[in-house]
Amino acid sequence: MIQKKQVAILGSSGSIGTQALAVIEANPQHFEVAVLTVNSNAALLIEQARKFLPNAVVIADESKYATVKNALEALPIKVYAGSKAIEQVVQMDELDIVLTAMVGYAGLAPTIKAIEAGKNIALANKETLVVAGQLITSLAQSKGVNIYPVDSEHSAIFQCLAGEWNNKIEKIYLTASGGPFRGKTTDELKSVTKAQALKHPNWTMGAKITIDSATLMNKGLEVIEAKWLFQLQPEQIDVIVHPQSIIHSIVQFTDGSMKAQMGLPDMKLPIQYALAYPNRIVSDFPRFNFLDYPQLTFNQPDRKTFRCLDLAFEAMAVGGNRPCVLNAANEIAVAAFLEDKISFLQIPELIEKTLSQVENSAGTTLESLVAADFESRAVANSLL
Ligand code: MN3
Repeated sequence: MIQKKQVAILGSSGSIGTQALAVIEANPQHFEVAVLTVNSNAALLIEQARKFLPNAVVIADESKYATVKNALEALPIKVYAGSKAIEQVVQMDELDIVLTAMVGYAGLAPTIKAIEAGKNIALANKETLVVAGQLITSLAQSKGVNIYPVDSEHSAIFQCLAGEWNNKIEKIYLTASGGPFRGKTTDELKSVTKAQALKHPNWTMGAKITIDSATLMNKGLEVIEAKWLFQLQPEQIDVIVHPQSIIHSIVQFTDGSMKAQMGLPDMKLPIQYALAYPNRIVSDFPRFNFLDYPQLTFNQPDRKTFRCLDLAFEAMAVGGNRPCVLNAANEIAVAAFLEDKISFLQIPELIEKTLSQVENSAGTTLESLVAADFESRAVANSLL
């Protein structure tokens, strides 16, 4: 009899959250849902709570508390509201693992609280490591907490490292699909629309990450995420465009040998691996067929046209608050693009201007990062 893992899902109404619930539903002998949190989707939270019967649910939007509370009245489920409540429920005794699947900077505070309480993290919120990689990784180390990557590229690296013990990484290659605008020129990108940017060729994801994929900022954020997860130097991280999204990333060891992890693009696989680690559990996910993909191809990313990738590499190399400022400006820029306030090519412009107007500081305490995030959002908004 295996002990069932008690799982908290932060951001259960989103793309990763709903796919995680599908994984848990398919494996009731392995997992139990203990906590669900959403930002504002009360209807879906209620539906999920009735189905999975967690011990507690939180809705960040306090105006929806009564709706959720009334709907779940007859059930033995504790209902809370507000972002502070999310920071508290992640510390509940019964939890074994916390899946952080909320969008953007909002993931930082609850992730810190969960690590402080000694909970292992299944990390789907890459912004947390981009903003506060140093802080998060050293806190996790001091608390003996494991951070299991859910991002498909990082899950691939993590899987390639299984059994390698202390063998050193020479280099990693993060693969990128190139997004919907791969091959387009700057001139052609002038007039691309929100609808076009939201159509990712291979992966089904939320709006924010889909726009990040179109600008290549997603890959830039993943480069920084990889630096912290695997303790790498900037020159050990490279990006290669692989339009089929079958090879999810590659590790090159010091003897020159390379290991790659591959499979059909389906986020349920890395989610399940992170939740079940170190075990692999049986799944009925569609299997890869070589004959459907007679060619796997690779090219260099177009860094001149898609400037966000180099902005992220530079922010990582300089360090200090640069990645935090980059992330905040990007969140404002993506939101503005989704509201038709700026064009696609103005996204990197806004980020670059914000980086030049917010002073760098070496301080990476939580207080200084919170201040840098706040200032960067104000500066980015003033530039709109
Ligand atoms: Mn990814």
